[in-house]
Amino acid sequence: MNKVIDLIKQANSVVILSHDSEDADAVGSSFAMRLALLGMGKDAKCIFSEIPEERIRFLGDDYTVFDENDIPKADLCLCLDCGDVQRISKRKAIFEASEKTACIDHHYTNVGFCDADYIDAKAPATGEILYNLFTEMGVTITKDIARQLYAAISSDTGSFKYSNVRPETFIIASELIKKDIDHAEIARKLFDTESLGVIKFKGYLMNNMEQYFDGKLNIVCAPDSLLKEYGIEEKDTGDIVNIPRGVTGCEIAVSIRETPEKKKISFRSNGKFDVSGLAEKFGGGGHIMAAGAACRSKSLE
Ligand SMILES: [Mn+2]
Repeated sequence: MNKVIDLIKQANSVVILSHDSEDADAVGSSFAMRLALLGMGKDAKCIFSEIPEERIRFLGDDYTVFDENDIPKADLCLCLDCGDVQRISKRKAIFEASEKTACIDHHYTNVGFCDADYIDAKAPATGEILYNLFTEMGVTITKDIARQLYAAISSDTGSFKYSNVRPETFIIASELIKKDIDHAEIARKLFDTESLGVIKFKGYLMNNMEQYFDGKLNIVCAPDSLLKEYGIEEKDTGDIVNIPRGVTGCEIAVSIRETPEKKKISFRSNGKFDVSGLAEKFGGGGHIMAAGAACRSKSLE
């Protein structure tokens, strides 16, 4: 952690990047870091790959979307919540134009790709690492910073429901809530609000779910045509595997996103079976409980 702190202290200008298709951990961590750096009198900006999905836009708009004709030359490029340099894709030009690079992340696959890397694979969210980093650096956690970190942590823990939650997570969340943030609003916007199109789309998937092995294996399939029909975007389909997963008796849940080029398959286990091996059979991989594959086979069957 100290090497990353040194690089932050030495830099006057910092550009903050996170992984492509920024989620709430990426966005909240980026905004929190920007606020902390501004508080230290530094020049800091967030450059995103795209406008974040609607659900998380309430966190703010203090960012620019990447423009290949405008590559800043910062003292430090800080990569947050990014496990691999490939995950900043086109924005690698910014990374390469920067004097120094540093990474703060929690992806267990991250082997380090910067001048200094701080990776805590046990942390459920990059937001949780940032809380510890700010504490170590003596950064005052303002209400605005607390709100961003809380959103980041609650997002990557599925509203404190996933197995990645550890005792410290609740201690940190407790410290953040003491800053008088509206945590109920964050929870409602991140977890309980969806567009009508997405709700109807999910309704279709529920009605057309297929069950095998007495309901131990449940599958939903979403072809491109369905997205058009309900007027929704790819980023709205991220968590559809939770629909089959939530059915009583389900052991393995599968969602298939069918595009003209490939079939993107997500596998989830409810604990009894290892789905990483299943994903490998389709050319993918992942963890015991969550895995995925991109399959080029023409036939859905
Ligand atoms: Mn994350």
